[in-house]
Amino acid sequence: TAAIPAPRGLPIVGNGLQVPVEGNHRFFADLAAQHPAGLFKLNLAGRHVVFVHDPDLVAEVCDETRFYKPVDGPLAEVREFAGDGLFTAREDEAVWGQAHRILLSAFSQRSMKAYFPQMLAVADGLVRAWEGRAEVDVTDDMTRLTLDTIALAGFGQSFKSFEQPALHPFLQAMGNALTEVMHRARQLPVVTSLKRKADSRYRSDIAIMQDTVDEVIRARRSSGEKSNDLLGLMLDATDPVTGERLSDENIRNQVLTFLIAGHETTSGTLSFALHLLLRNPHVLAQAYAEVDRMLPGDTVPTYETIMKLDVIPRILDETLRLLSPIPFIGLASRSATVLGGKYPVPAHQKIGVLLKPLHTNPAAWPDPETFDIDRWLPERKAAQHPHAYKPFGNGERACIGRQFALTEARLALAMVLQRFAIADPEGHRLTIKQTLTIKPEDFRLRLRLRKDHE
Ligand code: MNH
Repeated sequence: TAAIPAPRGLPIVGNGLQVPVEGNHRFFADLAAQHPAGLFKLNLAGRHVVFVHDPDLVAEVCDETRFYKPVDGPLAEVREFAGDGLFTAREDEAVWGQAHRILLSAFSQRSMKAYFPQMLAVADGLVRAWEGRAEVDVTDDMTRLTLDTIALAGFGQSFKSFEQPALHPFLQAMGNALTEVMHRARQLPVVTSLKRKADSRYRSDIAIMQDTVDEVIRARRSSGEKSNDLLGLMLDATDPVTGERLSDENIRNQVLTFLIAGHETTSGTLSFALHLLLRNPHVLAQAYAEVDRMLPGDTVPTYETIMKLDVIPRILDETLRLLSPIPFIGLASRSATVLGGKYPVPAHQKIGVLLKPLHTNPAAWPDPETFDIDRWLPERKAAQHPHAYKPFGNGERACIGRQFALTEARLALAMVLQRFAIADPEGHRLTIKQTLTIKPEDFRLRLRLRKDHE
């Protein structure tokens, strides 16, 4: 047996103070590079976490008979308002399985056809808003797009974020609450309890969110209207295994969960994709060629056309490899076990899978830093290491919204490229803003209408 490599820390706080508050993705990338064995252990002010980035070790911790997803750290904070929704439910809560079984078909690729008109309406709002502008803030507008899409397709709520300068009060409350979650995850509980003003604002933001959603549910129930959106499904369906229905409180938690889990990640992906396209003009040219072939002129995309795209989906796959909006996934051992045949870990050992170091690990990826969408051609994809790519998490607790996100992102990217020639004359240098997820910061794009210049 061997001890897991551990960079030296300070007494009591351990490595806690060495982890920078902003930009800790780079801190972890550096540590990963210094630990070619593929794992290392940090003491984060008393929380001992084993970080892994070697694909074979990741394969081990992704074995759900040996490891599970614990709801702790920032997830425990999100649970304050997302409760027992899918993302923050504990594995021992029966309601996770009930909701998972009820919602699985609603998130299948087949169901995406039903949400397509709403996705199209919101994406059309984005390109219309951009038509009058020479320069746009990409990340802000992608966030408007993804929030409006999940709200409209999921619950029939129209936030109309492109039509007004300020975000809807619900969205402001959610943004504030998520910022507070990040503060709380980083500060000691005693500090949180001393910050009375921040706490009362947090409580009132949570109340605004919960009341808004409760009202949507009440209105839907009293109207008696049947709708095949996510909300309609949750209100009517029973779990095939237990025969139970979801409670109104659980449904509210799911609605909040989809709004939270469903917007930052997808908007980050779209923003990073545009950044990487500007950096790789030969790929951008391929994307334009695809759009011109599949959606010539002002052709309005249909679901079928979007599903036939080839270059744009590979751009998204490769974007999620190099710039995965979720930097890591948390797991824990069910019982004492041994990693890699020689590293013993105790029961309930916290594990962090570092996605960027995994996704660029030379043991699994040739030429790892190159943006190469041909990695995702069927033959090359089939030859990839089966556990070297986890942008959507793992196993049963993997992202249920994957098809939703990818359908929405394909459509939005296709419509943007159909209309606009994009450039960043200032030579966009990527700075990353980290909240629960990572996104580009201050990413502006210069636009001109393509048809005006043909
Ligand atoms: Mn999503 C879980 C990534 C879009 C709803 N999502 C996860 C996890 C990752 C993830 C990683 C696993 C987290 C963990 O292990 O703790 N999600 C993404 C990415 C995108 C994304 C990269 C976009 C790109 N997710 C979406 C969308 C929705 C959604 C869109 C909803 C409409 N995700 C979820 C839910 C879960 C989840 C719900 C929790 C699933 C469960 O545990 O049952």
